[in-house]
Amino acid sequence: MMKTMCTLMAGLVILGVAATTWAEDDATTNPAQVEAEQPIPPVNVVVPPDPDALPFLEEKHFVMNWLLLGPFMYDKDAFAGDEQQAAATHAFVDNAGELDGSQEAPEGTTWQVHSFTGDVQAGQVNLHVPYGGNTDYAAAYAVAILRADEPMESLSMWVGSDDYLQIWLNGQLIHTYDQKRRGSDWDQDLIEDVTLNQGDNRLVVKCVDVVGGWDFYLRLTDVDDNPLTIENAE
Ligand SMILES: [Ca+2]
Repeated sequence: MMKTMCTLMAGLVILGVAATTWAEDDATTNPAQVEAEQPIPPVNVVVPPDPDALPFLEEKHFVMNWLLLGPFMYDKDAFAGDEQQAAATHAFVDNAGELDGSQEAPEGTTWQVHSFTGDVQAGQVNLHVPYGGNTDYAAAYAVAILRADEPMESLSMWVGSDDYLQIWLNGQLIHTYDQKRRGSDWDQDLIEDVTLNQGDNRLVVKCVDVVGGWDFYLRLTDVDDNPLTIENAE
């Protein structure tokens, strides 16, 4: 059995305070302040499963604290595919897997930290909340740090999205969904054999919307399918 998670480190508390401060800023009306302060990805602490816990999915089982870069609005005719599928793998920024908040936000986009609360159901990262409800043909990148107390191997990552997804873990592309538009739900795609290093692991999600809903879900399970708990920094 894996060891119990240690007490949060002092550094985590500092990062958490910073994240809260930026989350309260209105980045769209105060760009000077955003440029002056370097965004720091929020820390999401990954805790091994409790084998005695009932396997109900709750908000704590999903990554909900994200540093967002967006929105990248695109023309509906800019990408190939009957449902703009080529947008799914388009690089709206260079080296997406390396995003950490230090890169300059392209024109029309901002960095902002957002702590989500599921709207439709637990775990929903609803990008209409930070970007408004009328954002068809749009993409955004979401960055989070997953902090593990010890190496964690043979994990599964379960994701769902509306519409397309690409996911990088520690700089490596580990998943692409670019098939058809879809409504989101828990566990639509399975990414197997995921390893978290001891310490901080950078997770980057690109979520591309065609029209309508724009959101995703992301959670982790251990080799026995027990859900890991994510202690979002406050
Ligand atoms: Ca959509």
